[in-house]
Amino acid sequence: MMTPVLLSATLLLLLLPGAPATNSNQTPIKILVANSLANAPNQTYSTSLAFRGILLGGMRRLQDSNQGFSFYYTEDPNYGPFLVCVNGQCGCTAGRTYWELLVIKENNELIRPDVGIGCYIPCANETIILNYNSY
Ligand code: B12
Repeated sequence: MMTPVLLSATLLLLLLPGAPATNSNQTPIKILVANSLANAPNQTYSTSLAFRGILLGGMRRLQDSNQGFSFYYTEDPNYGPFLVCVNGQCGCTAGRTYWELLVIKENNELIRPDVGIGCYIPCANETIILNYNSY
C-alpha cells in the first residue's frame, strides 16, 4: 500500500510535461528517401526511436523490420557515422554526390541539421529526409 505522499509524488511525475515515457519505443518518425539528381519516386517508411534516441538507431530498427530499407555508413574519426549508401544507391567523392540529411519538423519547418545520423536526435512525428544530392 502506497503512502499518500508517495502516491502524490508518483502522480506528479506522470503528469509533468517532458517526463520520460516509460515505454522506450514511443518516438515515431518517418523516413523519406528522395533523389534530387534523378526522377525517382520518393519512398516513405515508418520507424521509431528509444526515448531521446539517435536517428541511426531508428534507421537500424527500420532496416531490421524488412520494409525494404537498407543503408551503409562509414565511421569518420572526428564526426562519427557518415551515411554513404541508401537502398543500394551510394554517394561518391569522384562524382561529388552524397546523401544529404534534411528534416521536416512537426510544424512543417524544413531544416538541414548541422550534425549527422549518429548525433541527430529526432522529435516525435518528424519526417527525416535522406536526399541523394550533389555538392
Ligand atoms: C566539405 C564538407 C562536406 C562534404 C564532404 C565531401 C568531400 N568528400 O569533401 C559533404 C557535402 C559530403 C558534406 C556532407 C555533410 N556534412 Co559536412 N562538411 C564539410 C566541411 C565544409 C569541410 C570538410 C573538409 O573537407 N575538411 C578537410 C578534410 C581534409 O578533412 P577530413 O576529415 O578528411 O574531412 C572529411 C570529413 O569532414 C567528412 N565529413 C564532411 N561532412 C561530414 C559530416 C558528418 C556527419 C561526418 C560523419 C563526416 C563528414 O568528409 C570530409 C571529406 O572526406 C565541414 C566544415 C569544416 N569547415 O570542416 C562540414 C562538416 C564536417 N559537415 C557537417 C555536416 C553536419 C554535414 C551533413 C550531416 C549535412 C547534412 N545535413 O546533410 C552532411 C553529411 C550527411 C551524411 N551523408 O552523413 C558538420 C559536422 C558537424 C558534426 N558534429 O556532425 C560540419 C562540421 C559543418 C557544420 N555544420 O558545422 N560535408
